[in-house]
Amino acid sequence: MSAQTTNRIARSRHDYQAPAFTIKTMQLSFNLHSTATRVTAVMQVNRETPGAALQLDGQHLTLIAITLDGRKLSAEHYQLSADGLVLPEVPDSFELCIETEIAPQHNTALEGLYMAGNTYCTQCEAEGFRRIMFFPDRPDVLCQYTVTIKADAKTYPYLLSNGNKISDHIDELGLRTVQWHDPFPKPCYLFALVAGDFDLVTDNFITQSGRDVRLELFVDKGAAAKGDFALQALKRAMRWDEQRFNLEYDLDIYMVVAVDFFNMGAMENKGLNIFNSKYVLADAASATDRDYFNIESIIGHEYFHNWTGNRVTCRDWFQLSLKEGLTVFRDQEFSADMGSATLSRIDAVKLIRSAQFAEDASPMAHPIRPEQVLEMNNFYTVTVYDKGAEVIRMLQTLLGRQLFASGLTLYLKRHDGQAATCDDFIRAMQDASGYDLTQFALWYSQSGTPVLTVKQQYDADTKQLSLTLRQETAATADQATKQALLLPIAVELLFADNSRQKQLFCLTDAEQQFVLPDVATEPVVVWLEHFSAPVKLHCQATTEDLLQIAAQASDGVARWDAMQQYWSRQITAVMQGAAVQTVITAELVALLKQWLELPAADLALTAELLTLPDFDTLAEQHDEIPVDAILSALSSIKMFLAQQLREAFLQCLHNLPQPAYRYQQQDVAIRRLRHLCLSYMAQLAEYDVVLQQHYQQADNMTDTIAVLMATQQAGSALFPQLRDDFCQRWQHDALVMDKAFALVATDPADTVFAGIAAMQQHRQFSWKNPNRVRALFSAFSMRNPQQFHRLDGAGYRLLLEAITKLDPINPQVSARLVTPLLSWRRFDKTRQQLMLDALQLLAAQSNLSNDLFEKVSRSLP
Ligand code: B3K
Ligand code: ZN
Repeated sequence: MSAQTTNRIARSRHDYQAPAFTIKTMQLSFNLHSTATRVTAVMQVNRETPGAALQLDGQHLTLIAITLDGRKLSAEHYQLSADGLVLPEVPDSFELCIETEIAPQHNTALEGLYMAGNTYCTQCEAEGFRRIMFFPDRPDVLCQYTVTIKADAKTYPYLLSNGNKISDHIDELGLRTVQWHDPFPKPCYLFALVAGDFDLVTDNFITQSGRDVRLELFVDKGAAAKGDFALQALKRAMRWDEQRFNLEYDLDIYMVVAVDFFNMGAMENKGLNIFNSKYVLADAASATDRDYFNIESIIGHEYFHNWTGNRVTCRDWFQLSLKEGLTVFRDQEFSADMGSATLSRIDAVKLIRSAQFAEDASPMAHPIRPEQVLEMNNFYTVTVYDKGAEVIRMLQTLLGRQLFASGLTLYLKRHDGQAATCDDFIRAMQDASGYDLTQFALWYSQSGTPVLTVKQQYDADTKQLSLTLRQETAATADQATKQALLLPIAVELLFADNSRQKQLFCLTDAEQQFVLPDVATEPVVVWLEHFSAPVKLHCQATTEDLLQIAAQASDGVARWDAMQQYWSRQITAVMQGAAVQTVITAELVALLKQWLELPAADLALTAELLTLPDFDTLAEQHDEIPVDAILSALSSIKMFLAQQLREAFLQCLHNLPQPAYRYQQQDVAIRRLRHLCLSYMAQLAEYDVVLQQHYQQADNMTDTIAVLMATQQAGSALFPQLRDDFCQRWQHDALVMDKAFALVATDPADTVFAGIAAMQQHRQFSWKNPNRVRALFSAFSMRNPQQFHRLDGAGYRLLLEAITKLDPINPQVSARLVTPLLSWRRFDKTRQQLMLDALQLLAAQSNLSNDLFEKVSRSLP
């Protein structure tokens, strides 16, 4: 059954209707076989809507038999289509038994039941359960599952599903049968099954009420030692959720399985998380500081879903941000508490300013609660997730931590065991706080990035400081008119005598003036501390003001942000023709030297202050993205700084300690600053020896990758040789080879095309593995602007070929790959045409998946 035979009808949020039938219990049995798995479901079905036909979703299923209350149904009793099964006439309450057959081995979309190497595993969110069994595949049908799994005991020593194991036996022929029962009613997207052979790492966790929870982590054979960090991170997450939100785990066992084939990061299936092995396995030799950070944050994220997502789930998929925005917010708060709050926040802000602002300005623009969806998998976006988290963060800023926590408690108590909506969440927050959130709720329905323009005026006679704030949101592809939003604007006033004052303004109108009396002298205003609202800021600060903020603001994020604004301005000046040496003044160089000589207590912040904004962030500051001008300004400023600060970088490098590798915040910060120095030093051939030495002496992946990236970005002659050595050394390790693939793909040199072609032949590369495909092609299209946006169109063509090849294999991943092409309108005429040509070629292909079709058709004129 091919994709094109399924329908292409987009659903609208307003069309929601409560389920016509509910299903209270489900007994699901699997007889595993790679090409002919038999699945049997026994369901207790109850009618909720008089007269309605029973409609069950189902795709890529072979129907074997249906019985209703023990009576076998023949073909005239049901209608079978590419999208499901309809039983027009059924009683009000009955037992339905359906048997289907599926072929996990042939399932390359990695949705439903599939094989990750020799392991059977499932991915049901958003709508993958319909590839396992005919069922109302929607999150508001919750039922209790009992699952039976049968497979050969020797080949599959572990047969896992959600909840508690209730029986386990092996028959005389070596067939193992295991039964699981999950006492918590759940939607089918949280169902999971795993069968395979693993190394098992175990631990336990005593909850705040004294219950003993068994923790089990399943990893590839031989990888047990690499699972330890993830397991410890899980325990930290469990403790943190108790301490911060008083939320305790609810089953006696918590399992995490790492698999090598997975479409995204991980999945929060009740009691049985399934993870992309990239976000579980780590040791110093093969994982970077960034990998460790991601593992801790994703382990936390999936764990936190147990309350925000599983105990209270979503009524329909339009409400996705209800669980995702909230859970990203929770994982961000967890990461902030585990490591550096400033660094975590800076990372989050960078993502909003680059990818999320870009999405708002693209044909895929949507509110955090989308209005229209054809393929749900296309809406697991940076808007729903990360802007969604910003919306939750604004709520916390407005209500204060305590009232926010009470609101969350009320929401979870009120809706425990239910499928809820974003409105339910807002209502609970409102009821717990007494705050009127009517206007705030607009954040859920309005798309686009507000532009906040601020002006300050000081009257020395009256001692009044007037702050004028104006907001405007431009029309987006999905929505023509916009309203004023409620924006929490956190401000710090810096006075000449070093005193300071903090203030939170709530902007509710298109324009508002706030007048502060009794202000002795004119302060420098730090706007949008902690990035208190996800907006683009236009302010009149002078470059002197910005440097003062960068040196003195009490919030590290604000200091970094001031430098980002400062760098952006200088880059723009160079783009407009100013000479670099006039833009990067002697005063600035002196200040940067001072920072390098006496780095702040937070070394990582010093590194961030000296990091230029990346291409994507700069791109979002322009309506038409001047690709070449941005790239050339960036590289000339980088070179100039390297020359001006050549001794300062070397000295800083020498002064910094080089402790044995541990993933620990202080050491991460030291490495971050050392690597910043190396990234500038790589610009100068005179430092090749230093870089080479660093590469050779590195005893951990963080240091190794830092040298590789520094030399690659600088176009250093050292790079090809180091890269080849790296590929040689790690050819046996697929996860590390992903780093090598990405290093090849993000090389700004013209040789990148030959490099990518060669890597497709590498024995670790496979079109069926999303990690490999992303490492080569997402890295190329999203992190190699020089080559992707080549004026001869070779970059776009390379991506087009990859998408064409991938779409029949894995639509979810192919639809992600197409993202950079969708923004064709943002470029100059030549590039527009080339990108459009690529999109039109895609559109003309027969058999395009719904995933790709939705994105391509939204972007075409
Ligand atoms: N809920 C899953 C994402 C499912 C994506 C489906 N295409 C992971 C997460 O956000 O925790
Ligand atoms: Zn999530």
